[in-house]
Amino acid sequence: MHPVISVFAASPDEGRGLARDMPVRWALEEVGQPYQVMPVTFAEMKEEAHLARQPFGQIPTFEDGELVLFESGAIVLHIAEGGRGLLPDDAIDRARAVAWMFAAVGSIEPVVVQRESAIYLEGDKQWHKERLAIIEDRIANRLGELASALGDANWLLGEFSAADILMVQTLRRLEDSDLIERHANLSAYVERGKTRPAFQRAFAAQKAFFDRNHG
Ligand code: GTB
Repeated sequence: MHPVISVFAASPDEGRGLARDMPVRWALEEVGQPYQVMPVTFAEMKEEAHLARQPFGQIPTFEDGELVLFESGAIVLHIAEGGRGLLPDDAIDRARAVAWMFAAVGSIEPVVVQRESAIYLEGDKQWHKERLAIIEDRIANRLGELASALGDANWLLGEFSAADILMVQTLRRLEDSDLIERHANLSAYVERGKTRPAFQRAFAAQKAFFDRNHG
């Protein structure tokens, strides 16, 4: 049996690969691990069976034998630990890779999510424009810091790692803005991630799933 990941039955991203099953798919493709998908509807996400897998009633989840995991960052880390090539062998470099994984989900993603909430949930508020501007300033600051940290390197740790999966995928969620393209090195970094064959297989799989069911 292959591992099973839960995905949106009908992803609101309409095949753009922006939901959080995408980093999990990408990591699985990088290590060459075949997987199955379990589509869940919005209603099913809040039912007991899914809440037992994911306490907040969300996707993605990952099931492999007795192991049931939630949190896309934790799932990617688990895949990286079991496979080859996604975490450095050296203990110190490995710890730094994990720190960058946390940075993607803990320091960059929260401001990205604030922007998504402002756009999708607060668009009708009279303070929407001011709030969006404040959030985008906050993101711009974070991206400036990230761009400095990345510098001329191809990847966060020099060599590609699981941290790049989480970071590139988080940055992709800003592609509807000019926030990334203000930094040539970040634009190139995101493009570099997107040209990896494993990214492309993961992207194609989620898009084919969406098109088959809703296209
Ligand atoms: N911290 C958790 C993790 O990383 O696994 C967050 C999981 C999460 O937010 N899951 C979202 C979900 O299940 C889907 S990915 N939402 C349903 C709910 O909460 O009821 C977030 C997402 C959704 C849609 C788009 N989009 O359309 O572009 C992008 C990202």
